[in-house]
Amino acid sequence: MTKKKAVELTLYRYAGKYLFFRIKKRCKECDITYVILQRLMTEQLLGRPVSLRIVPWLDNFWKIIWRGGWHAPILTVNGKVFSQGRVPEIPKLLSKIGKILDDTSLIQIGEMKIEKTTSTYKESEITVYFSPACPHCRQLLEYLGSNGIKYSGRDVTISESARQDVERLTGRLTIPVVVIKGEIIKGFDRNRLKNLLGISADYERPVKLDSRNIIPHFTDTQLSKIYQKAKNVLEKNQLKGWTMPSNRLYPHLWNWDSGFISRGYLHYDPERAYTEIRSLFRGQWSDGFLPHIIFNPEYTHHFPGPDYWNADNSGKVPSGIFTSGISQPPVHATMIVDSVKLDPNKERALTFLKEIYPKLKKLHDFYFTWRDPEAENLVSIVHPWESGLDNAPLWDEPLAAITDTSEWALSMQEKYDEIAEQGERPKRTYIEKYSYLIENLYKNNYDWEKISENHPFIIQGVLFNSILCKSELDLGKMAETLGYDASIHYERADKVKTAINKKLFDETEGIYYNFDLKHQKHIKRDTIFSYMPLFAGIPDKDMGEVVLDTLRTHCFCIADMDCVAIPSYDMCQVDFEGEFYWRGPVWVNINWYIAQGVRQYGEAELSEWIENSLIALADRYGFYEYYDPDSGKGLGEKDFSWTAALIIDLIAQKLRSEN
Ligand code: 9WN
Repeated sequence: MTKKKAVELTLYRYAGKYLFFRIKKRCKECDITYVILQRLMTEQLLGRPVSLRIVPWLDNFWKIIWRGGWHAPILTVNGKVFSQGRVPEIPKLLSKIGKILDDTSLIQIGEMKIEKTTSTYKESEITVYFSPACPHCRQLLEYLGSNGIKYSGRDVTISESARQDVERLTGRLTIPVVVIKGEIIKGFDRNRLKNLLGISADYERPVKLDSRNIIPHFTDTQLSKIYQKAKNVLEKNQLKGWTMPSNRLYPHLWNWDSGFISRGYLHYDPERAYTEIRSLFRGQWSDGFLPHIIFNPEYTHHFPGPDYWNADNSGKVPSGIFTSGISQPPVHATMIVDSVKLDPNKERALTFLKEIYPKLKKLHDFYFTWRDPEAENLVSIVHPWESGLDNAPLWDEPLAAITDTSEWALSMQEKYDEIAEQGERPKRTYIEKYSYLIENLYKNNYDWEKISENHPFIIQGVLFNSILCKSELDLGKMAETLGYDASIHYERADKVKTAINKKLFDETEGIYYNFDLKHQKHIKRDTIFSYMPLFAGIPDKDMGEVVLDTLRTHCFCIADMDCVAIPSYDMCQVDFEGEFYWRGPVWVNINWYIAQGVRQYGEAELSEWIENSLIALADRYGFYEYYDPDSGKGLGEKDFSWTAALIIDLIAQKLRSEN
């Protein structure tokens, strides 16, 4: 009997452990190889006797080193090293597999490319700037590879000089960029590449786009189980009267966290939702300002604690309460506006709304009075933490312009290092600026007028103002429910909307950008926060279409739905970092907003994909603070309250709409 022919591919990725050594870094070439091989398996090789094994290199290096394999990624074909140290050449690989299997169609792919590609360029004449995480880069590399084009690749995530080159060549920090003998091609422009490289239409192998992710689906029983798990997270983080964001890093009461958390409680324990919001507003200052942290008196070693904020300098803090001295986005009205609808005890809901409405109004009045220095109906923030998006790329430039540093920056960093993974948290350069800004606030006794004159960081944010606009609309609804005059809220919402459209919308780019009041310029960074106006209904229908088009063409995984949900930063930016806090990971609260936003502008399928993907993430990995957009790995804090609360909200809505 003749033995059936088969091919075993083994990819040794740069990962694993040996004795005391453990590989923590990711190898980008390995990631690309992995993605390309996975795709080959499901496309060209499907149904053929080919298997693919992925193994960690360090655990197995002794098996491969004696066969000449020493530089991951190493790809072996039936045990023999086929390529190493770089992404394998796909046509050659297919041809090799074809020869083993006697499969002429596969052999042809390889030979056709090698013989018929008419590109006359040498490897050194084509430079590709890429990052393994950016989807358009992966498509481009695959296109070049499968058309037999050799190039020299420069990974911008590893090389600082590659980043500088990209900025110098294109004036921006977006990848991929191809340079062919001085000719610059931005993005994956297949037609230009084809023409320049002389790839003839007869032999061109176009890459298939990333396959669309199937929208995850859950039965009611599955949803109920996830719902219960989410409730358990909130139980775990509950203290008397309020809920911690998480019980390790965030043991106090945080402003917008408690807003999101109350939305979760509203579905199964409205009384707790009200208590959460009441506890938060205990900390409201006499001028209406609502601090971003109300400190837990039983937990004294958080940094920066009350002693650093010196909030008492303001003379406005309620007695016996310890708070920080900056705020966070006003999400609260939107989170609790549905209490009359959701609480079975309508009387109780009305009593609560009556009590909280004047406090919410006072908070909004505060913003318009003290945080709109140019009287433009655009509210400004005075610290990156006020945005809720601590280290988003949005703040890089304004922070870099601050040259003074703070006396206690180092102790702050040390405290952070003690409890948090260094790699996933803001770095020292940021911390110095954060602390300097706090110092300036308390040295000015939190006198907002003075601060608006001498503070080095005053920004009109897209996310903040969109949330405020929606909040005004919801305060209006609340006022109507209570039989009050709602007109002031609708008028204010309208003014904010007009101001956002007028000042923050960039017509050329088709997108909204923050405005830096101190330096009088827009902050042109392509984050997902630019799309928050959709949720608040800010663009009209035509403008909304333009914004959606921009969203589709940028790398937020919208066109192909090929991430685990929507990343916080455009994956084609050279400084995108999938695991680094607000500079790439998927955040549940932001996805929650974007899902509602795109639905309002007609993208129901996309919205469903986002919402169900969030539930799938929680189900598969747990209720993390944020997630890697590529792998789904949970990052930051485990059992994070707002993730759980918003998953409860999504599931409750789904179950309700079915019944
Ligand atoms: C600083 C609590 C908060 C969130 C913010 C998030 C993070 C604090 C931190 O945690 O910020 O306020 O210690 O980094 O960025 O959005 O409210 O969950």
